[in-house]
Amino acid sequence: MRTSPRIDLQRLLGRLDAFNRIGALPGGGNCRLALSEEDRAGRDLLVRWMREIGLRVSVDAIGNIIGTRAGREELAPVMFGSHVDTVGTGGRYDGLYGVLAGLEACEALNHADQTTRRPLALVAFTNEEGSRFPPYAMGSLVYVGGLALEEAYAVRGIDGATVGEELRRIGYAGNACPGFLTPHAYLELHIEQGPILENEHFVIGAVEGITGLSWTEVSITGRSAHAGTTPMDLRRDAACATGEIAVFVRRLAQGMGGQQKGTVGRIELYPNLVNVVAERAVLTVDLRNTDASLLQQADQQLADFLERLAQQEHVAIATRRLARFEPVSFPAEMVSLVETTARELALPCRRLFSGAGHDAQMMARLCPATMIFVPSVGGLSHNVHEYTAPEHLEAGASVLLNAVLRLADEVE
Ligand code: HGY
Ligand code: MN
Ligand code: MN
Repeated sequence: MRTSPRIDLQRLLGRLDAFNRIGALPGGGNCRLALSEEDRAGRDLLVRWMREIGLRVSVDAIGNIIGTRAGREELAPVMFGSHVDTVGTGGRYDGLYGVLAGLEACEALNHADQTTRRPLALVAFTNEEGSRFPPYAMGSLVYVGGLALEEAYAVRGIDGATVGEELRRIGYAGNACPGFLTPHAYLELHIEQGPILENEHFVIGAVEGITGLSWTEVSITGRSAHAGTTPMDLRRDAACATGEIAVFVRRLAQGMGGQQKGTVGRIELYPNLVNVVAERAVLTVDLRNTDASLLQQADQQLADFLERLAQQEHVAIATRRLARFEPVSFPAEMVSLVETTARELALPCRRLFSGAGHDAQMMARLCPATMIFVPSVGGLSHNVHEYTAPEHLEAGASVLLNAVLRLADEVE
């Protein structure tokens, strides 16, 4: 007997607990780096759950996992999902929440004995984080044709393995062609990972767009020397140059203000010894802005600074672009859909931009897309203490379910 579908919070929380036992870190949080053993185990569990609720599972050549639920008509599907890989100090919700809430929405439809007009497609994209294998959102970028499959396979990670090797090793180099389904629309439910919704007491964020971003790897070559005997003015100190860059990036972002961000997240020194002036350094610079021309300016200021620094410190500085994405804005009707759905569920909702990158940034190239945010306690993410209250997890999943239902009944 047909009833109206409802999110079962306990079932969703149970799945989050079970999934987060994979890659659990001793002090809390998770590490399921893309294409690692932990990622494989998570993927296997997701595929099992998808099959258990009757979804037809496809894996494409870059490892994107797509579970489809038949509709009454053979139309373009409504796609929704996110990612299940994490950063090294990952929390319990980044990416995973959007995938498991999507699974819960499908199960709620099963229990309500409902079949939507359009088919539904639940997706877990490969390597959204990009911290092991840049760029981020690699799986969705290949899916929309923004990165050639062979190019993605050749990307060598921070630990020396390539994407192709690791994908085959964990058994997720699937035979479906990336992009084999062109969705009618794409929705991504995700934690905000910032402080706005919590600070302003909103429960739902209707995401208007996603920041632009550039990732640059900077390699500095100086000269190793004795820490005690080498006069300060004769040094070619790669560590000192590294520190200058970190301070420059901080001051650049502070000086530009607005939505400009700047981060030096990874630093490797050689030989990294207490009594040796560092010969080499490799570091990364992450610059972001929601305004394309300001991001361009920040990029240029960094390049100019590196040129001056090389002269000043008598070191060689080489850069390698790891990622470069323009800001995207989502279609007004998709953002309004989230707002309307939240309002009908009496959930306080505001519009906002995302400072984090997401797969929706790539899917927006293929079909109408947007995101639904729920609050992050303390605005914390990419941190083992990441947390979102259960009632907010339930609220977000209900907005996802109802927005998907609305899209699934659209004809054109
Ligand atoms: O870096 C990002 O914004 C995303 O978490 N991959
Ligand atoms: Mn994410
Ligand atoms: Mn993330």
